[in-house]
Amino acid sequence: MKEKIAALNAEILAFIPINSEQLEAFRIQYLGKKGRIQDLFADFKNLAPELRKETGVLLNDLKNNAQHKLDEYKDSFQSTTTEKAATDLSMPADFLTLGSRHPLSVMRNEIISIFSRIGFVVSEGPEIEDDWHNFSALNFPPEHPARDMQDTFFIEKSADKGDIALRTHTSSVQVRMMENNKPPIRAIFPGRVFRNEAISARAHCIFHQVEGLYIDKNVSFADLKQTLLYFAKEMFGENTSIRLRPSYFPFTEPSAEMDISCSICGGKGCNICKYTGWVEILGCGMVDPNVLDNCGIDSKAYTGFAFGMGIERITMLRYGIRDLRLFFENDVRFLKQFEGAL
Ligand code: 2NM
Repeated sequence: MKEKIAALNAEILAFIPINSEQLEAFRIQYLGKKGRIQDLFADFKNLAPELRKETGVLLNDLKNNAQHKLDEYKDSFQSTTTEKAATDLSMPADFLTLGSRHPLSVMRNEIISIFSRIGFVVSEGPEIEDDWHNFSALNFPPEHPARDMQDTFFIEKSADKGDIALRTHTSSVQVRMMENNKPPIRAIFPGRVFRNEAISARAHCIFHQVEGLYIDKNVSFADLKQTLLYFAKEMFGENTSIRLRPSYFPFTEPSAEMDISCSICGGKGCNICKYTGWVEILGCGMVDPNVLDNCGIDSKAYTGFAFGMGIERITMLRYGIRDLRLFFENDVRFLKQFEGAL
């Protein structure tokens, strides 16, 4: 009996299964109700009493060894699919879950693409600006309300450069462009801008702009109007018409706001255009001669036009999005809806 136990023990210790079928066969052969260990327990009953103590210990050890072997390997082959994945190196790897392009990025890229087709280059600049680039060079008078704490996020006071603040428009980048380049200048300026506003469905303290600038000899208001008509048709469709209404900005003279015929109702009247058939999409004008001179461009020799638009506003119009805050939550279920839109 002792020899039988020792032989079985050696077999069990040497056993290494390579799949779940082999492990199951092992279980039946050794630990099953009619298995070989059970046979030994049957023989044990006929053993002489003086041998029982020693043999009983050996027999129990044998059973424990077989059970340990089973436990050791039972998690290795849980199901046939993982068994395959573990051994079949030709199986394809798991797919990566990709995110989604943000609708504001999609729209910004579309605006850049439209203007690049008529020769505009892209320029970017710092989000933290000094008073000169954000206000003074742009003809903002010292007491202009935009310079108030209520409208602008100030960062620090600086004696030589004026107050440092988060830029309130990307016009500050246009100032840098004019200071560092000679006309002709033809560029657009996309970027984040910051205004001290309470957050609601219609306003946010961070939003995105694209501004544009064209400076050369004999640039006229007609050039501005034709450029913006081209943009409106490319962005909102060939049947789009535009109208310009007089307005005021410190950095342009004359200034205007541009409406497009409502792209939702086609001009018939709906709640997006408040039943007027028109929606405002941007501000524009001829660059004020003071601004040109401030930036080192001779206003007697050159003229220019500029315009600026909010990307959020255009994206909301284009897709009928009613709450601005959705753009800042980055909920993939929202973002995925614009996948492949452009
Ligand atoms: C707007 C509207 C009208 C503008 C003007 C200039 C500059 F630098 F040339 F003076 N930059 N941006 C401008 C003009 C921006 O945004 C609503």
